Amino acid sequence: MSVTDKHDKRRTKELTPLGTGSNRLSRRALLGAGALLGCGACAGAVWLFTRGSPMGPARYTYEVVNTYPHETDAFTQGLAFEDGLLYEGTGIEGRSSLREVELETGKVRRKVDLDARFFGEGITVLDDRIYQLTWKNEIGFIYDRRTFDLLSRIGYSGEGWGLTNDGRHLIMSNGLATLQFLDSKTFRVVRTIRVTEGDRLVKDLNELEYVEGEIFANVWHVDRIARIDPESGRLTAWIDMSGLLPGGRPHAEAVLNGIAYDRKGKRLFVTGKEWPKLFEIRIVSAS
Ligand SMILES: [Ca+2]
Repeated sequence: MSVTDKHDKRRTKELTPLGTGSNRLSRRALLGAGALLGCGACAGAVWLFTRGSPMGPARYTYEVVNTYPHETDAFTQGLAFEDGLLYEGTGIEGRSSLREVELETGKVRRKVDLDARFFGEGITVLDDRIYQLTWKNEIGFIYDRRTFDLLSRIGYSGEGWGLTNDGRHLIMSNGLATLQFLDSKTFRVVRTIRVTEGDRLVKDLNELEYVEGEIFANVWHVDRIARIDPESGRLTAWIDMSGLLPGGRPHAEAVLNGIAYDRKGKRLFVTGKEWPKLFEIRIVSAS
């Protein structure tokens, strides 16, 4: 089944339009966030302002801080950053891989190719392990980050899309509006949250990143990043990412997908499937 077939089938069944008209950031939150803008080091502080608004999700956009090369053979399904290096999981049967990538050059330092029957999906780095999901194979891979050796395969139920962790549990998306928190050793589901914007479910949650106590999520085929409260599932903010890749998507499925956070340097990286570039961005108010 082609990638397009995969997503068309799923989309027909699951797509829920995401309205924008009724959601406005409160004046107080806007003023507070605005006072912090223009200071890159304050980005973490700006994020705090999305958490408490009773008026609906806050609105943000971005500034590009740095641009780096990105391999265009990478159908990006997972992205993470650890100890100065990017880790990337790529998809499509016969092209799926786990990669260790140099940020500045985009050069692939190490790579594990998945067997052709696997469609690689999200990845995350937790302690000295790298975890990788597969789309419908219902098998997760655990690698030794130091050696890139495959340590084990673990089964799970349902589709695997995005993956991140909060330092304790793996957090997994499956294309629906549900995020599952998993035991990292057994992949047992510890708890789940349903991601909502007001009274609507936010479906098609894709690549994930845990950032300073929030979950950032790509939404499939949408040029926005959702910011989600990990406790309640409430969507606290949207980051409008439109216009990020000069010239737009190389093709219809080359969508924004891939968020990685450098916890030490407090840098945020984003890219897309088969994009020629990867970006360090700063989040700024959309007002
Ligand atoms: Ca990520």
